[in-house]
Amino acid sequence: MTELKGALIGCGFFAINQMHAWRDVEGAYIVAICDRDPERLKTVGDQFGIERRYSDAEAMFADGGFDFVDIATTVESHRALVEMAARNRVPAICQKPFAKTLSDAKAMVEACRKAGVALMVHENFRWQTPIQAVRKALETGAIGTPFWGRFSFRSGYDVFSGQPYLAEGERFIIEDLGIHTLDIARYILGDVSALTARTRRVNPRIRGEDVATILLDHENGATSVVDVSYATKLSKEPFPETLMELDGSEGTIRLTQGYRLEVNNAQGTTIADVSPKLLSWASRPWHNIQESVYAIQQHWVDQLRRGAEHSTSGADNLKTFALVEAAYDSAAQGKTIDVGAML
Ligand code: NAD
Ligand code: 89Y
Repeated sequence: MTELKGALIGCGFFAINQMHAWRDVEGAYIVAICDRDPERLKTVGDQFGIERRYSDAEAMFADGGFDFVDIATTVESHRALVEMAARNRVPAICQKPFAKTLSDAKAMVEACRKAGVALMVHENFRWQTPIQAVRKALETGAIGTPFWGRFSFRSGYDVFSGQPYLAEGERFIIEDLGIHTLDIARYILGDVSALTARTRRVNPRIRGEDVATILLDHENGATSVVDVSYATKLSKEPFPETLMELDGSEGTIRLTQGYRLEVNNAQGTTIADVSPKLLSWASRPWHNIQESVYAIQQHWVDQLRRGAEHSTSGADNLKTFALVEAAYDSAAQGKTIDVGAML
């Protein structure tokens, strides 16, 4: 089968992972890249041997010759670039956070729907090996019906050295990292009907909130807590692990630091090592995220070929993005937010 040709826009910090993963993915490869920063364009072009290089995305679409576009820029440009892809009838992957606002995200989904092109949000955390392992354990019925969960990401890792813009935005942890944790909560316990959040900023050198505690009412009646922090200094740094606790009618699941999965039920306790693979180009501690980048990109190709919906399609991601907006609204107003009413 002929391989799909892709173009990537945004050759920054995280795109390096995406470019490595495109080399490993079966069924697709990158033929063109674009960045308005000439140095970044040259670095990535030279490192990955890509000859077709553009400083302007419109010019790249005008030249064409690719089957999909991978948008790896920061959020400010997402709407314009996704709509550009739709106008050019090119299927698109868009990095998280999907958009600045839920209304922008809805417009992006609508533009791609009208153009008849696939749109997937690069919401990769649910593709991490430990998260997939928890989902499989639940699907086997090991703990019966889950009624309570905790999805926790607490770290003191310096994310600002690689991504300095994270210190500058009015919004920080919910939009940047909590978005993944909220998506995992949806992936594991289902869609959310209402949400209550509290936030605070501990680090005085950044603008946005670096701690958030969010209470979720799931549509199936389960309750969960999503708690995220970049102000938590532990003796053993867990970055970038999401830890999980799930209580069900027949047992419990615990995903603890060091990628240890414990399942308890009437049959006893099973303990498994659910560590991610260290891919040839990956480095610790990022290997967990890096492996999920490869997994989501392979999923993109596989589903595009089948003409099937992606796990984190634009439409699916509206339900995660709504939780981000609801969390900021809830924290600002001190109220519980009806999430269903936002969609
Ligand atoms: P970055 O600032 O390092 O890179 C972005 C690049 O895009 C820059 O080189 C910039 O010049 C370029 N760019 C911006 N607008 C452009 C446009 N209109 N046309 C052409 N080039 C343009 O940012 P980053 O840290 O690589 O983050 C990129 C995105 O990846 C963000 O949305 C971030 O949240 C996301 N991210 C995701 C994960 C994950 O696990 N999914 C991890 C880290 C970052
Ligand atoms: O930008 C963030 C993401 O998506 O995963 C981790 C991160 O790089 C820093 O919080």
